[in-house]
Amino acid sequence: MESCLFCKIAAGEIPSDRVYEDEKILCFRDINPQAPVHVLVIPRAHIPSVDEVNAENCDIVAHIFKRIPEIAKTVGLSNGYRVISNCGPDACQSVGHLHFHILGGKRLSEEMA
Ligand code: DGP
Repeated sequence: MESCLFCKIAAGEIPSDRVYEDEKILCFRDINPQAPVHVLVIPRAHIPSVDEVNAENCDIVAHIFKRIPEIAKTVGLSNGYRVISNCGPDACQSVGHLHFHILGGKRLSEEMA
């Protein structure tokens, strides 16, 4: 999608600090980290949010989760981490391209909301 920020990052039109990439997905450091380690994993293909995951496109979600343990090791998360996907206004999703936050590098809050 032409106007999508994360599509532009995936295309290399906007620079990002990439920590992992393959033909289907990309992982880069969040510009506004909420923890000592905070990266985002996105599919290269545009899916607006978890709400638009369906039988046709869900393989990419499985692929992302297959790669998350390896990505976590790459960024030094040896003592656990949290994976979050904000979906829609009540979850404060601010970028309309499916993404999974991986947070860690310290003992995170027990609060989820
Ligand atoms: P969410 O609020 O769940 O939609 O998360 C969007 C995240 O994207 C937020 O933590 C900040 C991050 N972000 C926004 N713009 C950029 C950018 O241009 N570069 C990078 N690396 N991260 C960005």
